[in-house]
Amino acid sequence: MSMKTIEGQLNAKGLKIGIVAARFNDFIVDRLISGAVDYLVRHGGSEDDLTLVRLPGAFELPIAARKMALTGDFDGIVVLGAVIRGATPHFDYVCNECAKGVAQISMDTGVPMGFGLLTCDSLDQAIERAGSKAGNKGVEAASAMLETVRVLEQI
Ligand code: INI
Repeated sequence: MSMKTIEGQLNAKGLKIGIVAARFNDFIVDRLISGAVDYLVRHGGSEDDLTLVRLPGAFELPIAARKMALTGDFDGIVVLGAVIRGATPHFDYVCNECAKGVAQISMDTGVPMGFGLLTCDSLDQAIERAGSKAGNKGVEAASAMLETVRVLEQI
């Protein structure tokens, strides 16, 4: 086939990456952070090129991701948090605002963002997605961000 195809190599060498993570449900979020860092280092990145920013909860993640993106110092950002449904609609507001904010900031700044926000009905679901039987969303978010950075470099 003669079609030109652009794909990203999963190589983090030389990239400056921001990780923006919530402290709420930190025993889950810490596993997402470990997964993302481990993934990036195993794919050629250096811990010296990673910057971790911690914030109170998922609601606060977009504003920090925005400020990091606007510095121009980061090739990509991984957004990590865990929202677990409670008895009130609070869950929906927090998830929606975080997702909307991250999508908007990524579009406005052109900085790729990996969206690693767990939105779970139960603690068990969160544990499953933080490094046990349903994988690790931190790894997936880091991988998606990395692939997007490498694709955008070529377009
Ligand atoms: N923040 C989370 O990151 N996860 C949650 O599960 C959560 N719940 O359930 O309330 C949560 N709430 C806090 C929110 O993100 C803000 O920090 C808070 O509203 C202050 O602005």
